[in-house]
Amino acid sequence: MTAPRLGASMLGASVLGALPAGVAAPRYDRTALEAGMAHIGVGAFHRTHQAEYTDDLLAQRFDRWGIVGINIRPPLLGETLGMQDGLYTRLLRQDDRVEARVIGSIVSVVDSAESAAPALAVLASPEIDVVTMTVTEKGYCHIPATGALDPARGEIVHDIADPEHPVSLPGILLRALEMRRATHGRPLTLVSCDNIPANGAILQSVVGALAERRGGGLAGWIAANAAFPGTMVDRIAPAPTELDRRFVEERLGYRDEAVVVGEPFRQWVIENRFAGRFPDYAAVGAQLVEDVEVFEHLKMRILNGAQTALCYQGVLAGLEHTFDDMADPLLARFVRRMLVEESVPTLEPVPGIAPLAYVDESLSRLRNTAIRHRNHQIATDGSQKIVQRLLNPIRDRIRAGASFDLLSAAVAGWMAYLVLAAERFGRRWTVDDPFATRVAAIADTAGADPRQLVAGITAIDAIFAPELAGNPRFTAAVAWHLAGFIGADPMAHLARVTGAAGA
Ligand code: CS2
Repeated sequence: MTAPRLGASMLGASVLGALPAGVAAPRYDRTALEAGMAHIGVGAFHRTHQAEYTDDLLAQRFDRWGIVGINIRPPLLGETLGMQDGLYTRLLRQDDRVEARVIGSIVSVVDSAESAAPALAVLASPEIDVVTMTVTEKGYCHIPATGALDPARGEIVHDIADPEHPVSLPGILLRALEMRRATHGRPLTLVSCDNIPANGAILQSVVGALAERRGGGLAGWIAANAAFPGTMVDRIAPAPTELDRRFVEERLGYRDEAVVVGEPFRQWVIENRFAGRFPDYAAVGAQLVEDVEVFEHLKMRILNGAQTALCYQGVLAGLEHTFDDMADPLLARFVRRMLVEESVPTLEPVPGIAPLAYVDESLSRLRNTAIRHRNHQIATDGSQKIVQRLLNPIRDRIRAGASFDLLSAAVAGWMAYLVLAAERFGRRWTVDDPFATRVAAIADTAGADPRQLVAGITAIDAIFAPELAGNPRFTAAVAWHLAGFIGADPMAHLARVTGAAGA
């Protein structure tokens, strides 16, 4: 955190009445707002997405839907949001346009990284009817390739041994449900808002697997009293930077250590499956549907697939942000072709959305020069992202007997990013991925032999399903692209690929 600057006052309840012209304030009486839901993982995404939808809802039909923000991992909230009474500025930016609004829906914050006790006190309380979460892909402690709970994960091993002092997300949720059952018995809706495939089903399965081990009828109680709706969430909101904090201080005249920046576009599709009370988000633009999976595939395979393909190739091209990647004609052409020729044909029909129009809208969002989304940020935890963004579409293409060369090039981009960070390739950047060490070890023994590298990496069965690892067309295509990307001129390879594939 930066040192507080002297001069300007800090955002908080006492300055709400004196916000500068052009900064919108909450349009409801915040002092009357009570907590009705909790959110775990109060990062930039939550603050630009669900907290804004909730702010809209409170302005339209005020109800007991204040959010208690909980962080179970750093960064903690007490010294930022806590000092500001839960208030923060949400900037929406499109190129040189900016719109500022102070969001008021977070009523209190709880830091619970040292111990789960503060989080459990909130989650088990009878006032809380809903818990939502954005804890990143790896927070669910599942095996990406299968969706099942990973019993070998350190946090899960811990929580099985000591379920009353959990450290993992599934362990904390299970303990909260157990406490609710033992005290008041009120139902709970648990909503994953992360970009994992079938997020509601995965959440239900990791919590359910731990409940089965816990015994005592807890799994049955959860089945009858909890709901795990799936969701598709969307708004691009990169990690805020010092530049954003300075913008607020210099242009808006107050200090805000919790400012967030997002694009104008937002979307939220929620499966219509709740246990007890749930906020009427449909009144403020969310879609409630019976089948969320088709929306989820659309978003993860098109928007997120494009982001993931671009981030690795962008790094290889020496570029910094997504909009820089999109300004490069070669990268832009590659990604559009990948989406149109290979990803779109794997989609099921999505009510109300034409896939090609969605591709163009997504790519135009990625050109927004005010959204400074760093390639290295999107590259983080790629092993947890490529399954739903690239590998599942490839599996569908294989089953359909169709080409998957461009998607394979995107997978090779991910591999190149990890491989080039290994010792023998000169450690060009630091990789933040649960499988970074494993891939570095493979690279250190396989050397620069692309076939060996691909054989070693695709043998990681937590990421690659056997039907991919054992498919010679797939492994050969990835090896060819990987050779190009780790070679002397990765962009020449991309140019060959982009010029050669399809029409
Ligand atoms: C991004 C997402 O970092 C990433 O993995 O692809 O955070 C993306 O910006 C959001 O899913 C957009 O809704």
